[in-house]
Amino acid sequence: MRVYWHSDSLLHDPPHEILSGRLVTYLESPDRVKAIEGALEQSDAFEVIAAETDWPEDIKDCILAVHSKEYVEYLENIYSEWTAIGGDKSAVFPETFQHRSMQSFGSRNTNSMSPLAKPGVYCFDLSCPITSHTYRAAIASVRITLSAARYLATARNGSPHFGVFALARPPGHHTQDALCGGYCFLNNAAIAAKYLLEHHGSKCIAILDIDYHHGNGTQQIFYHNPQVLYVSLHADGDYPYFTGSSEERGSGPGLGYNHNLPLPRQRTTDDLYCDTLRKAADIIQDHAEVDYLVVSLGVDTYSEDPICDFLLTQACYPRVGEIVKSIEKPTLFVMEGGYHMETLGENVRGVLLGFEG
Ligand code: SP5
Ligand code: ZN
Repeated sequence: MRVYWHSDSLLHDPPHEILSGRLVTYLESPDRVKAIEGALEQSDAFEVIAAETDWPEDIKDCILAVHSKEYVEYLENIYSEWTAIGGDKSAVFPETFQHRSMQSFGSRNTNSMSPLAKPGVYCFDLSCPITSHTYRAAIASVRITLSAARYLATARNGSPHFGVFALARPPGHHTQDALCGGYCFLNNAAIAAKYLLEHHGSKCIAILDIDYHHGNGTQQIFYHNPQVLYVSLHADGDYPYFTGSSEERGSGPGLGYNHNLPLPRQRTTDDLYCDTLRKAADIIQDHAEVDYLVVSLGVDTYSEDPICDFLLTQACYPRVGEIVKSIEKPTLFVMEGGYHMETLGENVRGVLLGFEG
């Protein structure tokens, strides 16, 4: 299997985040990429390739098919605006949040706000510090994902068992059209889905999100869109807390194209997880019009993950890959979460080998 990566994705390296009220070392570290790459290189089954730095030329347009112009300009410029008025040089953090009950008074245009205020408009938590290199790394993450998507669309030889892995970082599935959070700045999976629809004649994409956390961003981006079927397995009631209920089914023409399968914290075992994943696979197979599968691949479902509460063992990951394979679609795996450094690489490799096997 081909694996795409890019060294620029390592440049995003904030010192800390705030988790449960504690200032802690940033969990979503560049070492994650090195750990995954290291594990994949131990197997002959993978060929690790650097994404081209200047492709696609119209990467901005690909991003703007998903995210608002104001938001992308915010990501690009906020670090220098913030440091220019005395914000801490390590990273941009929200100081306040524009709560929904304040929005009815929102006569003020976001562009004219203080750089101290803008993060409270474009960010929903304290896990998305923006450093001097964050924008560059987020762009690299998109490049990695689009390079893998292009390869999938052009080199697949019609095989339904064809897969490719985007070793993307920073991750993406928490990012909405104009809102970052949860270590995510640009929604790689969503941008790839739009790219396949708009540049490769796809009629319908399924996004299967198997990160432990609900992909609120991907759900929001496609909530009204019947061309993207979003199916997510995630922990019931955990972060991002406000989304992920099974009652969220899509809206307008998108009604019926959003499926949330929440699972219990502390009680989700390998068997319960795989049974639920088979239900997700059935939902996707019921939509014959789906021509590509994008998998938002998180392995923060592992029992020892430091911020998550499922009970999955390492033996579960090849089973997960096999079930994804049974969907029988050309498949783009996009890296999302997973924070137990000792097993991160092996667990990702397990999924990908299970798919190949
Ligand atoms: C891409 C991704 O996996 N982002 C996850 C961001 C999670 N950030 C906040 C996690 C809150 C953790 N609460 C700890 C409870 C410990 N049981
Ligand atoms: Zn996650």
